Amino acid sequence: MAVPESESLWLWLGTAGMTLGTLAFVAMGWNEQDEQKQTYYIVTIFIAAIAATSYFSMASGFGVINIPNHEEPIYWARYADWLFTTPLLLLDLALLAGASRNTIFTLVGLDAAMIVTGLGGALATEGMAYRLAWWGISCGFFLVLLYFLVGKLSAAAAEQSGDVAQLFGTLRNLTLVLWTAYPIVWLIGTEGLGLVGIYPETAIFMVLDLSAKVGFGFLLLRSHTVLDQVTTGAVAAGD
Ligand code: RET
Repeated sequence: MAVPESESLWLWLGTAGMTLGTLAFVAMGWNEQDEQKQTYYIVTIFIAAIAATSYFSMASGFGVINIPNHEEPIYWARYADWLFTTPLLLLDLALLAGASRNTIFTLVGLDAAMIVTGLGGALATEGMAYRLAWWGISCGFFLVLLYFLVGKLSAAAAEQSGDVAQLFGTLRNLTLVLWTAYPIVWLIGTEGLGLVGIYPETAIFMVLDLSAKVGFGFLLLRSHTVLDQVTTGAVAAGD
């Protein structure tokens, strides 16, 4: 599908930003010998690389479809991106906190449910009430996810050294603020009530995506000495 010139600018900028972020993370991790630290690089590189691909698909028109009974096109590729990258972002946070396997699986499950039901809302053609109902269901999963993020993960992080706990706190707060903006932008944007047009919406999502992925990645990966101090809990069974 042809993407209007104005939106495509933001989408190409997103493609460029995510690609540069991917390359920067690869360069930063090139000489990393420590296996535990390599994990953060692997996870964070994939986050940026998946997003770069998704942005390319949206900018080129492949990641966009028209659906019946809805005026604006739907960028389905966002959801394909988020389905993989948001669990990976949570994995980064969980590894840093030293969370248990059970906490990690719970977070990933809630997150996948949030994105898939959000996609339900984006693709629903049964009328606005149903689209908003999907949004509400997705927000339900999101709220439980936040409960685990603020409760369980913070409790696990408190067991870590002061530096690790502090870095976790910074990244968790960044995540809380940025992630909360997504359902709001969705609701007021073209998928929801249509108070904000597709042009500003595309720009806002691009800035949010770059901050939540590349900004997050830089804050995490530049903290070499802090990452050295993480003691893992993920291999220990149970809570
Ligand atoms: C949707 C729509 C329905 C309600 C909710 C949503 C939440 C989305 C979130 C997305 C986060 C994306 C990130 C991308 C990084 O690049 C699906 C918009 C709750 C939280 C962090």
